[in-house]
Amino acid sequence: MPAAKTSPYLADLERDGFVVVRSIVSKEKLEALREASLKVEKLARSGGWPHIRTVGKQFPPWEFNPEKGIWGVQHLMNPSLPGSDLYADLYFSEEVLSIVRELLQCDDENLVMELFNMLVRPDGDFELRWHRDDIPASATAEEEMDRLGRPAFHAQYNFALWEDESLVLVPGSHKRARTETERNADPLEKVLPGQLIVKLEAGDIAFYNNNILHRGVYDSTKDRMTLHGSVGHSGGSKLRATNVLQHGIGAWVDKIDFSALKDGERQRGEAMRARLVKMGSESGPVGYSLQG
Ligand SMILES: O=C(O)CCC(=O)C(=O)O
Repeated sequence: MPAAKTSPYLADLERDGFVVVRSIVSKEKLEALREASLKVEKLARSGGWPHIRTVGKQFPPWEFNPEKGIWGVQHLMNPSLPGSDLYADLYFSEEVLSIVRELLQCDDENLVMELFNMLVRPDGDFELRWHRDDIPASATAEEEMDRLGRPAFHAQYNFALWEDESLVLVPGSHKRARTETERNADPLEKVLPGQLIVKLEAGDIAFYNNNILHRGVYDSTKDRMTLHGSVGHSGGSKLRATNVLQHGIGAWVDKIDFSALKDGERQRGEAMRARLVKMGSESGPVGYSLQG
């Protein structure tokens, strides 16, 4: 059965471009994820994991320069990463996907595996410039509206393992072109009119339209460990191909460890992966959404 058409979460997402759902997993699950993530963070900071986001670089392709310090760890479900089975368990879980189905108004049969990464405290001061993930800053108002007028075809989220106040966005900007003030603002403008800091407690999840005007502002003195994921809808494969495949997940996607998943969730996960592989084989070579 498709998810019910009336969803308060969807109403919030459509109106504001984001929605926060509080405390979505059990204490035990949160604890297990925290424990695994502390180890992953340590490994990545020490240069022991090749897939990292390094300070100073905002968008893919990511470069392996651990000496610059990291602000993210890529490919949580890559089976070479210790704990990848736990991350796969969360990514394909009913706790997350029941909300995704509601937001995308679809069934399991439409869901496509996309990205799952972790955002962490940068080793030095770092902030992202204002951006929309899939529309360059050079876009005209017409180009912005052309892209924003189409369905999002994805659900992107930040799931906080500890308190997190790093994501800043302009509510409602997922539905309109930038105002003159936004267009002319400094890319690192401290405060844009109407901006909001998304405040998450441990276990909270924020879904947001990734084309909302947003940025990350990071405090290098404050620990952050937030799982940053996206789930696609099969209707959007052409639009999503670059967004997803630019992160280079094709090399390991066929080796994901589904062993921690319950029956039913495992079949769903395998089917979601198969839809991603199909999207990759049909899209041909992809470039990058943004530069920098
Ligand atoms: O740190 C965040 O939550 C925002 C990340 C972001 O905007 C991005 O990866 O493009």
